[in-house]
Amino acid sequence: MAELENNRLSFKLVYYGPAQSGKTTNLLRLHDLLSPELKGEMMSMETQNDRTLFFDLLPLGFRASSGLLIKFRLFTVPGQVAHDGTRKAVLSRADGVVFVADSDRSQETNNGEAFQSLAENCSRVGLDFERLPLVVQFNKRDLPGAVPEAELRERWAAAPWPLLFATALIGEGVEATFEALLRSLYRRHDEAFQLAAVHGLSEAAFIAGAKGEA
Ligand SMILES: Nc1nc2c(ncn2[C@@H]2O[C@H](COP(=O)(O)OP(=O)(O)OP(=O)(O)O)[C@@H](O)[C@H]2O)c(=O)[nH]1
Ligand SMILES: [Mg+2]
Repeated sequence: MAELENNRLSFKLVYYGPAQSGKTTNLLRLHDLLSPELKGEMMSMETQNDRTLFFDLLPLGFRASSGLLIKFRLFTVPGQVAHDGTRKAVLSRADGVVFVADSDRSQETNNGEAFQSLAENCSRVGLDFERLPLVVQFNKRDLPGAVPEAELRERWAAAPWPLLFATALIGEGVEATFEALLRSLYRRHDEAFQLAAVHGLSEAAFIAGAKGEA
């Protein structure tokens, strides 16, 4: 959970989803596309044939004009079913989540099970799923078997979360997804941390700072 300490605020953001939906690819592209003041190297902790066994981590950050240092640690979980314990550990104390679904019609069951596991793991690690800043990304829009956007929008119409459509492989939709999460994150925390009132940080400035467009 984010805490303001010594004029520093740090947010943990987690890319969650079924195996091989493109979580690691999202982080790799963000690392290429974004240029905030602070950008660390992307770390991949243990992979096997390109599959995440533990997690990936991308550290980003910027300083608000008030001097407040805002840091983001972006994690991916391993999607393979066997690694549920690791997923739980990575999810613990998350401030926001991007759920990366695979748009291919053959992956609908996997998406559904992974989403269910997100809700369950949130409650296991003490996160309030109802209040968690969450955005849903349908990745791999380039696949010929991708479920059409209109169908997905209809199916998710009752859900409160922003829906994003991406082809992470070529970087499309990756920044827009991150931006949607930043927006939810800001709205959730502005009041508690007095981002606008004390730190003069508007929603637009928060997003621009995190992306490196300030
Ligand atoms: N066609 C297509 N392939 C993609 C896209 N995004 C990722 N991939 C490919 O899908 C495979 C899995 O991508 P990863 O980013 O490793 O997926 P992951 O979700 O991190 O997988 P795990 O770590 O096993 O959970 C790789 O071969 C990627 O190149 C996309 O938008 N379109
Ligand atoms: Mg991965």
